[in-house]
Amino acid sequence: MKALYRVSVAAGALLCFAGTNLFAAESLEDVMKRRNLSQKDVLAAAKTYVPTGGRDEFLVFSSGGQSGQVIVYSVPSMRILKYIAVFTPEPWQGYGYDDESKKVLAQGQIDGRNPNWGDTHHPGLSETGGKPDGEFLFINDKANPRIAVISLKDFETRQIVTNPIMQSEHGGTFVTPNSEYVIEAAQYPGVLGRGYAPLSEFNEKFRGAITYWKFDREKGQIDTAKSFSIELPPYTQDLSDAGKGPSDGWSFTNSFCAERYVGGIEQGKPPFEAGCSANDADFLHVINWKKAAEVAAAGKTTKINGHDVISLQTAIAEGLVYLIAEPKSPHGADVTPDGKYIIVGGKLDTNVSVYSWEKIKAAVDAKQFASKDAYGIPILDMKQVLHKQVQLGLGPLHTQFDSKPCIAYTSLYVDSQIAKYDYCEGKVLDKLSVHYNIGHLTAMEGESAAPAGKYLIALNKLAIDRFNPVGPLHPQNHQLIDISGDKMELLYDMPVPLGEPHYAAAISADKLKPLVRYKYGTDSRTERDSAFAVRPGSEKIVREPGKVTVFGTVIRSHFTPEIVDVTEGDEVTFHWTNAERAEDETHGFAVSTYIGNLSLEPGKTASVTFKADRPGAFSYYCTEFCSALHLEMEGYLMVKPK
Ligand code: CUK
Ligand code: CUA
Repeated sequence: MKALYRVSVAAGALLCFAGTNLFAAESLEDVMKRRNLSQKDVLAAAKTYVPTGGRDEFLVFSSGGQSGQVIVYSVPSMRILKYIAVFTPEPWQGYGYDDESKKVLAQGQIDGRNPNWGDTHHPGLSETGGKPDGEFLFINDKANPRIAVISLKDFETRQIVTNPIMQSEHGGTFVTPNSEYVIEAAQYPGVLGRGYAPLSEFNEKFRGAITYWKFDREKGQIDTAKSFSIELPPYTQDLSDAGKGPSDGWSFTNSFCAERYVGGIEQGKPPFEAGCSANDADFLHVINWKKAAEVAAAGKTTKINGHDVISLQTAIAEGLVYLIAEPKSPHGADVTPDGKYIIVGGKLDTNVSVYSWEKIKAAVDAKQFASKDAYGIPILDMKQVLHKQVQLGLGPLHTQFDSKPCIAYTSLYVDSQIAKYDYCEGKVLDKLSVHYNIGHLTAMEGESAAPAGKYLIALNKLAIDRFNPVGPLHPQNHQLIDISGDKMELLYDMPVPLGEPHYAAAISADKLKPLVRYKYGTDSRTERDSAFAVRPGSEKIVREPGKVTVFGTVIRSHFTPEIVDVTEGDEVTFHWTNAERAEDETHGFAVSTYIGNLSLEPGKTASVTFKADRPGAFSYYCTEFCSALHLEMEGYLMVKPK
């Protein structure tokens, strides 16, 4: 029937073509018929389409999972705008190829090794008053315990810090309401400082931890000297969130495997015992970070690898850490926009648990504890501090918030659905099926003190039948959902072909003020004047024994200098400054055989150093089609045999 219809439409089109209607434009109805689109499809298209030259309303910063990068796209059109290179070299941006960015990647060394790779999970936007301010983005690496600082002036990575005590992490990056601290909680317990202890001493020697990285907004850098950590029991800490409003000054971290199970065979235990599912509940950690900062500033810390660590004993004695039972195998911990509730999804429970901050605070202040854990941390009575439990479905994971009060959205991994509900009343309002296996979800500014509503994005792990097949490795599927009405409406599927995005953070586009060009001669990675910049006319080649340094400029359509003579074995450095002021006039630089790509945006100075150990006549050229004479933008590195 469908095929017949298509044939007749095609025949009709041919007839039109042959007849008088040669130039008649197709009507909307014609297109709908030809492409087999329903009214609903066309409406969805109209809600997402941005005509040429138009701009989108929101920008989304999505983790790039195993790519170690960040993906930037805009909403509602779902157009990918950029990949931000973070933990992995990326040639288009020259990241890991020019000397300046190599220094940033080198900060990510862990005990002398550089993985040059990461598993990014949770981007966090810098906040002012609990709202994203568009200045900085932070992102964590789960595989190697690191976090990165990205400047939203140019969407470039400025700094990578390696956690001095953890060997793996997951509960980062979560930002306190004025970006005082960037929170990073460990994942799999380890020996603090990355030491060794046998697993038979797991309970005694293995620990979890949470780090509060002090952010210096002026410098746009994490101040490692003013950062500190708190030692935690070896429960597998997980996602975290900072309190806000009434709960500002506190943070919340989930954990799973309170059983402290570490596998069977080596431990002489049967391998298939209940493992991490033996107990009824896990623990939500409730931490007073403001007081912890005072305790750290007062010097009540132990140094591990030169880093201030508040011991578990001190943390308990100072009243910094409390535990609350939570449903088994919890995942997301999300603080409501008003800071009054903490919503926890447990993978093995069909409910989300809505904890009341007021009740938690009252119990802490009155020292009303149900019991203590094996390490002496006070445990609050779950029933006493619970506001509500809401039955949503199978596998509730993560929660985001609407601009409308009391409305939350929680992803249901097992059901492949999103539940919309009223967490004040504990009432389910709507459910929507997604394709398939949703992990996180992202509402517009949906984790801030003032969510923007309008759209929700489902970050689905499986795409299966959604896109044209490209082999066994499928892209991920980000589905755009209209949440402006009472019922959620699916609008668009976007394939994400760069690793597995875990979380994404969205911000109103008008809050971002990115640079058009750099101040002349900027080292973009430090945001300072480069010592190696020269103006057109002052280019030079400096020769020292065994060393040749080129101070050059690039401008349509020349490299100056165009010929560089060196001798086999010389160390050669090129410093290029892009002298363009015109928007989007980027040049590139590549030398045959010797080096990869440098990206030279207007005003930027970038450098590359290498040993000219192979004689020959090597061409270099501009890698961006910058002008009509782009192909002519070339030169020679002459490496004379010794
Ligand atoms: S995690 Cu991946 S779906 Cu790293 Cu936030 Cu939940
Ligand atoms: Cu410069 Cu092509």
